[in-house]
Amino acid sequence: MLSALFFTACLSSFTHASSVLNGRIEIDGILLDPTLLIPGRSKCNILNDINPFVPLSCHNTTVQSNTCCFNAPGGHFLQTQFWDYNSPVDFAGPNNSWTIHGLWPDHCDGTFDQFCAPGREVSNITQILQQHGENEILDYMHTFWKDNTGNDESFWEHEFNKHGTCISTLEPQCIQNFEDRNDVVIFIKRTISLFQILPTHKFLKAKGIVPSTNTTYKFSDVLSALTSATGKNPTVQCNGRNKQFLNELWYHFETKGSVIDGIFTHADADSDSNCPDDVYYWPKGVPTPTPTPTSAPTSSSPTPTSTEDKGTIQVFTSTGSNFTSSKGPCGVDSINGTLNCAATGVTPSDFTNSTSGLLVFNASSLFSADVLPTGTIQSPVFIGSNHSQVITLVYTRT
Ligand SMILES: *[C@@H]1O[C@H](CO)[C@@H](O)[C@H](O)[C@H]1NC(C)=O
Ligand SMILES: *[C@@H]1O[C@H](CO)[C@@H](O)[C@H](O)[C@H]1NC(C)=O
Ligand SMILES: *[C@@H]1O[C@H](CO)[C@@H](O)[C@H](O)[C@H]1NC(C)=O
Ligand SMILES: *[C@@H]1O[C@H](CO)[C@@H](O)[C@H](O)[C@H]1NC(C)=O
Ligand SMILES: *[C@@H]1O[C@H](CO)[C@@H](O)[C@H](O)[C@H]1NC(C)=O
Ligand SMILES: *[C@@H]1O[C@H](CO)[C@@H](O)[C@H](O)[C@H]1NC(C)=O
Ligand SMILES: *[C@@H]1O[C@H](CO)[C@@H](O)[C@H](O)[C@H]1NC(C)=O
Ligand SMILES: *[C@@H]1O[C@H](CO)[C@@H](O)[C@H](O)[C@H]1NC(C)=O
Ligand SMILES: CC(=O)N[C@H]1CO[C@H](CO)[C@@H](O)[C@@H]1O
Repeated sequence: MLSALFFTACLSSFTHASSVLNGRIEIDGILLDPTLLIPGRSKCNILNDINPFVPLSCHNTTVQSNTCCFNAPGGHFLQTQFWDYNSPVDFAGPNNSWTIHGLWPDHCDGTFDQFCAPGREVSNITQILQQHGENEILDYMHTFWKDNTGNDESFWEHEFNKHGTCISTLEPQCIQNFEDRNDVVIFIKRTISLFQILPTHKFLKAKGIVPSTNTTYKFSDVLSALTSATGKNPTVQCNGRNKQFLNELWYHFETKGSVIDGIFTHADADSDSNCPDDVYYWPKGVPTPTPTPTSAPTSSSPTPTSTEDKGTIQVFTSTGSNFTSSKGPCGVDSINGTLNCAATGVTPSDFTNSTSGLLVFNASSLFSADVLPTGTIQSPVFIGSNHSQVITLVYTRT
């Protein structure tokens, strides 16, 4: 059923910075070295575009005409990370590191554009990196930029196609030597370079917050450990039973100049955290009971569920109003309200898109499940929000 849909949960977490990328120069903001790290140059005049008199992105009071050198719309950046405590260990990344989710531009208020340039979407990031001689980066990504279902390449493509295409300063006409899709390589290396200055596990460990099955931490202590590391508030997402498990973290930035060779400055969150007062920092690879609607509850409290509370499912193609996943056409069963996709036995239903790219059935984009389906976990997905795990179904162009 759900397995029928390709699932790139935006689930997935980082540690000691490796020396793959070095040469970062830190000043008031964080100036990320243009020539050493990034295979491209902006067309910006660095002195004119990053001096004290030009506004930070999101802080301009007049229209900025050159969006090749001023990030807009989408002047607020999130470097997002996962702590995939409940993913199969092969897909969860190092035990002592969070992993990369992505680099997302937003409209300075938490709203954002996505899939901004269909013509620039890519399906061969591995080849593009190889063509650029970036084999070391590829290895790094297979360690620290993990898809929790094991499909790293698809996850990277999703991140570039959905978010990378919405960064104004990365548009091809803004790149001095645009060639061989170096926009993709720039996006990837800039994301990694920001991730490397944000070693969450280390930040937490420095304040005595380490993965443990038998300790909860005050969320306020977690937040202050992170806030003291960057000077600004991040957004922290928890999931599992009572949303008690640290799972995702968004660090926020504003910029001057281009993402290619400008400055990133830590900024306060423009969206709220969702964690309760007491949270677990659950060790990766240590099972947590997973109650399902069909199996008896496990008795080992106070342990939490390992289920995620949100997920994103990509539906690959559409023909008119019918949607098809990699497993076949999708339909909602009229009796039990489940969403099924299969080569045979499914009556296709009419779906529509919301403007934000969510799959809509019967005028609603609400879907839910009792257990969040991940790579190997199957669980029926129902229309409506009556079940505990909210599922986000995203329409994605092939
Ligand atoms: C900031 O610049 C962007 C890009 O030109 C523009 O869309 C936006 O309206 C400007 N904001 C203000 C307050 O002028
Ligand atoms: C990546 O795919 C695009 C579009 O299919 C193609 O033009 C390009 O040559 C490919 N790049 C590599 C390095 O394979
Ligand atoms: C608590 O968890 C820590 C880290 O997982 C472990 O080292 C320790 O032995 C545990 N203590 C008990 C009493 O289980
Ligand atoms: C992480 O910890 C789990 C549980 O102790 C273990 O099974 C796994 O091999 C470890 N993974 C790595 C990469 O060290
Ligand atoms: C869904 O939206 C995408 C992008 O806007 C569009 O290409 C596609 O045709 C839409 N599909 C349906 C069924 O409306
Ligand atoms: C719902 O109905 C479909 C089609 O009859 C069936 O395949 C599926 O197992 C049912 N799911 C549930 C949860 O009852
Ligand atoms: C669609 O929604 C309406 C009201 O929200 C409801 O009455 C109707 O049964 C729904 N149809 C299906 C096929 O779920
Ligand atoms: C959700 O639960 C409510 C209350 O039990 C019920 O009235 C409603 O029909 C349910 N909705 C769906 C889509 O199953
Ligand atoms: C091509 C195709 O399968 N079209 C179907 C789309 O969904 C509607 C509504 O269920 C069907 O009537 C079409 O046959």
